Amino acid sequence: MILRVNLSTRSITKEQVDERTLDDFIGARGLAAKIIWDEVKDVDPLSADNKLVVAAGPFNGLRTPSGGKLVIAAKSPLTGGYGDGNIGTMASVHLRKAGYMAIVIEGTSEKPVYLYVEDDHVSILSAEGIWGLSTFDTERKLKEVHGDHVGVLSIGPAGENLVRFAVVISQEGRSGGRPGMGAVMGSKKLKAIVVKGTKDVQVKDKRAFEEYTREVYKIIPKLPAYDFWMRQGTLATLEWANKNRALPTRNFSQVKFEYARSVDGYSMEAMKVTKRGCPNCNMICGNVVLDMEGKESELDYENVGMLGPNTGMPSLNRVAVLNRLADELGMDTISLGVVLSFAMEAHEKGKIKEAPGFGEYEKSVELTKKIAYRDGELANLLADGVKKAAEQLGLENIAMHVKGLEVSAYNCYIYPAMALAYGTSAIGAHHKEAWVIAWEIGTSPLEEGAVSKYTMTYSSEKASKVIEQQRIRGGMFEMLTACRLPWVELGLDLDWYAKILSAITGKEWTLTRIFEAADRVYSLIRSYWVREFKGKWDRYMDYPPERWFEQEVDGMKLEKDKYDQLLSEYYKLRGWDERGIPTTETLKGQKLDFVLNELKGVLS
Ligand code: PTT
Ligand code: SF4
Repeated sequence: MILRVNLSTRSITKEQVDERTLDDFIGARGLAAKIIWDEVKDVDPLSADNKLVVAAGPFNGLRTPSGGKLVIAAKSPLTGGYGDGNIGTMASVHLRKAGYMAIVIEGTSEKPVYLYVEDDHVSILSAEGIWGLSTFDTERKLKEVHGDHVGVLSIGPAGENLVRFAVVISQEGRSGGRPGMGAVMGSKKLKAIVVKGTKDVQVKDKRAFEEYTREVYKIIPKLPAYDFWMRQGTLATLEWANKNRALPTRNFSQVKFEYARSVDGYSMEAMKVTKRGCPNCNMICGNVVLDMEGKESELDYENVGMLGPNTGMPSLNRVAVLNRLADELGMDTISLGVVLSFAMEAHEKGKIKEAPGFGEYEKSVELTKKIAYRDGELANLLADGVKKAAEQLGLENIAMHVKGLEVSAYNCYIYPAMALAYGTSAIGAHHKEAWVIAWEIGTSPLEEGAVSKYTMTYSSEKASKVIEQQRIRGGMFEMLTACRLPWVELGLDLDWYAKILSAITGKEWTLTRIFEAADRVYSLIRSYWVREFKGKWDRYMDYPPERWFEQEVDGMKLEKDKYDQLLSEYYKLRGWDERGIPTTETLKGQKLDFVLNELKGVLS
């Protein structure tokens, strides 16, 4: 069932999900992309015409391994294209248990409201008393009213003030929707969504389901990487990225941070006070430390990489303050890290006098708070994201983004495959689609002080590896929706996912069939970008930031003509033309005939 809520008219309706849509798009990202293609056309992302889609997948609401995620999607106010994010939250469990695959929120309310869904009962309630509160306080207040056994998704002041990289927060440390999904909620005056579900989610082959999931839960703690994972989680990546010259440092102008040791996984271990995690996960990774102000802050690699080394901040408890503020205010830590570091470099170049310098803690805290409220000229400029800010200041050469989405924590002067992954990600520069740098480094690790020749090559194998990972990460895990980390970090066999999906749906799912659906979703999302950019779409939109081509670090940089060839190779493998647009033949082959009419005149 899909729940449709129009905040302008206050109408609430329910509709069946078409079986064929689920066969072709599985769920979550696939379902959201289909709804957005069908219903969100040529609209201003911050207007009542945009729609927010909160979509679950077949793994949610059941005891599936790390299957407590949820996709939040809309047309992005940051990029103008398709945007989504993935959040671990009890709301994913409750949504399915309430009987819904997705909620589609349309229109905009005149006054602040929140949505309360309890099984079949849905109400739009006043949020006057919670508008303006932090995400943490919002969730606490809503739980006081509705009890602890609910899932809550909320926005903070950043979403309310339409900061273009505002996110949705849950459980004081889970975040989703980097491309401004929080701002879309804010534009609808929707402060929160509270869900309570008490029904059972149906499984077609219960016996097989129980057998497979029981086995996977048993396997996970026995996998060799489990113990270290439980100690450091994603923060183990920091030391590795530093060693391999991939750590964004001082607005990506350097690849190593001289104080890396003070913000790495070992420092975090020394400060750790507790752990949190997503529902149904038996390898939880939310490491919580106490920050400079004595408050809890949940740290991940991206948060620390972008708010630490990339802003030149050398102490973890200070980084933890910025991280906690981002969660409370409801802003993406990656984009925040990029806009802060951009402002810092602009300050050094004499372009923004009032911005902090690299590593200036108090001024960074102050600017972070101001951005959330768009308080003052500089904060207002940065709240629109680095692309728009750089265009205004004529500093495009130091703006780290792809298609308007700020680059996450991998510096790619010597990593063409990872640069391609950023360039071709479905939403802009996000590592979630293909973390191919681990393979690029893993196949040929760097010696200290030397650069492997392999990392610098532009072989077609790299294009096919990016697609392989996009199918698994940006495709399968985002459609199911399950956390990808059991596979990424512990090497859990992917076949389990096909088996569990088959048991849930009672249909024969193989990895090949799942990957076909993933390719379909990629072509659909790409078609969406092409349609929304009305004649302005160009292959250069799939280029990584100029800085990686222009600036040399230790005598190394990306080569543009070779990147361009790699991009052509990628397009060829995807069945897209030289502009990066799916061909008519590809669209027909992927059962996307409904796209053809709308892209008439553009397709080859
Ligand atoms: C994700 C991006 C990431 S990816 C991180 S840390 W990472 C940052 N986290 C933020 C945060 O925290 N607070 C905040 N205010 N902004 C933040 N921005 C950044 O957002 C997260 C984990 C992590 S930790 C990763 S890699 C994996 N991501 C998954 C994914 O994308 N899909 C999937 N099927 N499984 C995943 N498992 C892992 O989940 P976005 P979470 Mg996230 C606090 O949202 O928009 O996709 O960007 O979901 O519940 O916080 O778990 O080193
Ligand atoms: Fe959530 Fe971490 Fe578990 Fe993934 S591994 S489900 S991000 S707690």
